[in-house]
Amino acid sequence: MSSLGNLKDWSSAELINLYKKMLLIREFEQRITKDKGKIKSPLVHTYIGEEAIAVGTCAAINEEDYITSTHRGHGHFIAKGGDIDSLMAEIYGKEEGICKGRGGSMHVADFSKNMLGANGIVGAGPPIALGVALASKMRKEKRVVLTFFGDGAANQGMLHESMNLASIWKLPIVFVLENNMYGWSTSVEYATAIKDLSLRAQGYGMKGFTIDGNDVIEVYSTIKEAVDFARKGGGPTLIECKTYRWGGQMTMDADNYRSTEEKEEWKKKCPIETYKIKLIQNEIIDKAIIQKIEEETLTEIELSIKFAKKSTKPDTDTVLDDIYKNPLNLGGN
Ligand SMILES: Cc1ncc(C[n+]2csc(CCOP(=O)(O)OP(=O)(O)O)c2C)c(N)n1
Repeated sequence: MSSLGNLKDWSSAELINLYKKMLLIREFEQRITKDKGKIKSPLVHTYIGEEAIAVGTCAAINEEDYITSTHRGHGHFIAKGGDIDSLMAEIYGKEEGICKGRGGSMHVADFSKNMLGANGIVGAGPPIALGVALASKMRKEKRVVLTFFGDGAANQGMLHESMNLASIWKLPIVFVLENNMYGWSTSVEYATAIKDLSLRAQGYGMKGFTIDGNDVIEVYSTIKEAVDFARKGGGPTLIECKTYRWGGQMTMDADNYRSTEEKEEWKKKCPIETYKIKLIQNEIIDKAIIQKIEEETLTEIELSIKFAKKSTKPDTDTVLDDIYKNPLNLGGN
């Protein structure tokens, strides 16, 4: 797959928008993890370090296209255009949250944006994507589905069954493998016998590519080609995006299975910093623009915290509402 990663093909506004989105994801997460303790449900699966994947992929699809997410859902939610206030309220466990505070960051979904949900079950996104892509094909809608999953999920049966069926039925799916080098504390080398996981695509008769998941333009360009191919009826593609999770598996993880040197090496490849430098070198942004973007981003996040704090605490009588369908007569609907 050729790289269309030429900055000249983009408008300045589009390039700056990618930067803004990545920064928003990063600052959002930094703020919620700093607010740990004040938030009722502080469990957040960290996404910092991986922002270029969410932003580059979602920039390559249309509003009416779908995504399925992982347990690291907040980055995908923001990249797909989800509302920050309702995301923050969700993480604070409030009624005004996007899932009425019942889900937290691990279960955020926004069907109005075709963000079909984060998911606590590792590898559960791809079979959902398969069903949605089948519906899209049967209805001749030409909508494409991006399904995110990790290197750990890449060893799950559900993923392989989904890739097989998607290929046989030529479904409009792009399988986006976020290889952040670890499935919780298990390194990808320990768990997998091949170096590039995109090789797996061959076994299912589809194309597979391994790319730099920290380069937002490379992510965008590769995904765009796969999306165009899927939209034209060509079927699925597997794209492995190599990256690194800077933080622990989640906010409460001791994170003692990786060396400081390894973490520092990856931080040098920061997706936001390297992209910022590229934009400065190409005279797309300067110090003043950077400062303005940073200020606006922080203000947006502080406003969302204000919104979340003044939002309504759920009534315990309704706690099971929207969770179970007719739960053993325990209430709810
Ligand atoms: C089916 C299932 N098995 C195990 C777990 C526990 N678990 C939660 S996250 C995780 C690691 C998943 O790793 P990966 O798929 O690489 O995604 P990453 O966390 O690196 O984004 C595990 C094992 C789970 N939630 N679901």
